[in-house]
Amino acid sequence: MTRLSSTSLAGLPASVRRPAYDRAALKPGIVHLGLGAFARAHLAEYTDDALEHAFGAWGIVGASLQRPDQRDRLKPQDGLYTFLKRAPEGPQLRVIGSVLDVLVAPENPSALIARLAAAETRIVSLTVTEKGYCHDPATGKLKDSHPDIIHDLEHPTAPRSAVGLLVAALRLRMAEGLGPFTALSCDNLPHNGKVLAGLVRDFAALRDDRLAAWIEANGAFPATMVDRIVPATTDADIAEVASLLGAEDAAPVIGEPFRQWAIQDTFVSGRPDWQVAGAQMVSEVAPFEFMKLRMLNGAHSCLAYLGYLSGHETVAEASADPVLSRMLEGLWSEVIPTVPAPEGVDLAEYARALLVRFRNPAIRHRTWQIAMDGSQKLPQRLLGTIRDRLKAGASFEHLALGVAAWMRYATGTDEKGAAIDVRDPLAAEFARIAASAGRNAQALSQGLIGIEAIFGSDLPREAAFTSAVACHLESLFAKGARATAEAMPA
Ligand code: CS2
Repeated sequence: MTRLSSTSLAGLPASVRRPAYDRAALKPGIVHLGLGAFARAHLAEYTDDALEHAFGAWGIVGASLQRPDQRDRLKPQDGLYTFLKRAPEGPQLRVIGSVLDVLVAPENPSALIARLAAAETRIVSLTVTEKGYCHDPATGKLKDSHPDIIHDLEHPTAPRSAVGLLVAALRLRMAEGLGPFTALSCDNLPHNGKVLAGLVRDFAALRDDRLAAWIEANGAFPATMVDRIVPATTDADIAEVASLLGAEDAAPVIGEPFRQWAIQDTFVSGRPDWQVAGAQMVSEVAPFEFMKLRMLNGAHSCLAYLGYLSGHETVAEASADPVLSRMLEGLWSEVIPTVPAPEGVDLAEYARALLVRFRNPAIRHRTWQIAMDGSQKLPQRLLGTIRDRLKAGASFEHLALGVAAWMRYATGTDEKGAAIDVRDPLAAEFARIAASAGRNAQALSQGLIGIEAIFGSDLPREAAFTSAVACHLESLFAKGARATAEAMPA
């Protein structure tokens, strides 16, 4: 079978949409750090649309901060890959052309820094996941004890972290009399623009106060809210794409039809016309962020832990389980009053649409995948909401059950006694706490709530919170996840 590439593009079936612009003339303008499946199914597709409507120098050079796999798959394909949109009524294929090249940071950090510092680089976008920011998730501040940050301060010209790379490149740009690029965080963090700006400033200040001041005065870090459900690509997906495409594609991405992007319009040297593809350029991203992080991602995490423990492999299965879907209704009724609705949005309607998206039978999004990195996700998905409910004197039982389900999951043993592959930067700490607490819900919840990077210094002192979590955890140990969710009052 031929491999997808610039030369095989013309021979693909007519039903496959492909770049409708002159790709050979496309020049890079964006460097994307963390070129995983999500960015290729979101930013790169929006950019492909924008290029089709108004061609400009907005090609994307992707960078992998860890492994070479993505580059090794995409290079032989000239950066081309298929986006397989999975709608309940059937799949649709599109070849995306906006990615021009992929660099691998650990192989050659200088080449990446040079690309970031090049005059034609006007935007540096990021999807490096929550833990890629090397920050303290409870406070959003730079974690200066993080091994990558320590490394990057010692080796400023060969950084490993996203923040270290941005600062190394901004330093060169300042020295060369160039302006900064716009740094565009596309990760699921609250106030992602502000958080990234703070991390870059604080890291720069550890090296050079003048650089920190220059970035502060000239840089731009717009906030964004990104949304599209993009499960990890499986071997079965790759085989299906090959048979539909009639060509081999080693790097397809899978996604739902829905996509949303709200962007604060503060770019220092231009941007593609993403709004032609439906991106919302807004002055205030926060309402979109709150809505999405608390309602979509909060529900996702609860479904992931309760669903996994109840034996559901995917979100579609978990959300179709009447017990868990009732739990979601209860959760959203606690969350909605804490969310300032973006203009023109009905939050109850948004919740109903989420349930339909979660239940999309064509998407196999594993509960295990979403359960990953709970320590980095809980603060913005559940804990901020709990703080707001506590302040308002309002109930938060469903939110507390979500936290307890994460704790039960973090013990590393499922309800049948089988091991759970817990992936989290703090996994070793969970294991230590779980080993000493055993199945004692009080001790386990107290130990985990004591992790300040997750729960801050305030939540451990909130008796209503600690006792609700301990009580749910006790029930999770005694009755299991499904029965505990079933026993929740409406
Ligand atoms: C998910 C998100 O993996 C996760 O934690 O909750 O990746 C989610 O699918 C996206 O944010 C949807 O936009």
